[in-house]
Amino acid sequence: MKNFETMQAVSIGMGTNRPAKSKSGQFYRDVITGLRAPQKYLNSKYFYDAAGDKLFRELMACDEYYPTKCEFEVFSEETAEICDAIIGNGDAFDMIELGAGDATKSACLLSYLMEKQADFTYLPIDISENVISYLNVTLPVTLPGLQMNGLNGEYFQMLEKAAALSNKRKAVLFLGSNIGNMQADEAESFCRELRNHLSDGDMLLIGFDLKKNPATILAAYNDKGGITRRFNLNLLERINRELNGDFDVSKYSHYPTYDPETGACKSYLVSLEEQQVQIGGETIRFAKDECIFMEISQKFTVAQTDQIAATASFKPVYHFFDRKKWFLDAIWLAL
Ligand code: AVI
Repeated sequence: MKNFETMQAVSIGMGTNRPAKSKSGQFYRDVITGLRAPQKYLNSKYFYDAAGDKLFRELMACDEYYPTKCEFEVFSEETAEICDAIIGNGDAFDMIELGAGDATKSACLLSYLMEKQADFTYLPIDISENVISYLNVTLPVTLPGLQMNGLNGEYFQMLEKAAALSNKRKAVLFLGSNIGNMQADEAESFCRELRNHLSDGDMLLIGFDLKKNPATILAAYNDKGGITRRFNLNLLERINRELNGDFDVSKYSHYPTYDPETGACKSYLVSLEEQQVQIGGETIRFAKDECIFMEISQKFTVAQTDQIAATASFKPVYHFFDRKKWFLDAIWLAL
């Protein structure tokens, strides 16, 4: 964890969606669909506007939120083993990071690979143009000599573009337990689709937050400083800012839950009174105590992660853990 503060200082936020700001845009359609559903929900990919990115950085640094620190420990303690596994027999390869953000998660690996003079090109993929421009400017300075090509767009479209750019083998990184923000069926079909975009022998380095003491998990999503609460409420504020909504955020409370049987950690916002909200001309009604489902952060057993690999035609070949075994970075081989 030695470089964690440095990592925070250079961070600009994770790679995420920056949807259109109009009533006809995807963001508006998704919000209205979610809030009109019998069980109201919002898609957590919309958490990450500039304010959400900033709150997420605060979250990563707060005492209770352990996943980023654990994964950072995996990468700093197991750098050589992970990189040697990626380098394999030394063939040239493309290292593709899905949702690269500011590349702090992979920085350790990148500098080790360069030290080892591995023959690779780094292809960070991010939906945010801002993030890709930032990486194109900063990485050549922080890692001089790095061969890179930032790709701005949707994951699978950009994977196709990457495949068209070169026929080198691929090592894909999907870190931070971002997979946990998908429902189980979605996570499986995501891995399957990812596999379909790869060739036999390509690799995936994927991060999973593991099941652990339920109190530890719940505390990470219910920090005493209230950052997670603000992180959730920021999505209502974003709707106000971008979609002309009129949520009064003081009328919603943050309700995090964790079910140790299923490993599902879910966050809700609870309407504290009967109320109605206008969003770009649409009226949404809330009963007192009605909940909006905001996010799932699924926790896994190692056996479950192996199972996901198998269903998506990958073979798990390495498991890397932090000292407490709270987080797993697995290397899967495309079969
Ligand atoms: C980005 N993602 C893996 C985080 C998580 O732990 O699910 C987002 C987050 N939500 C609340 N705290 C952090």
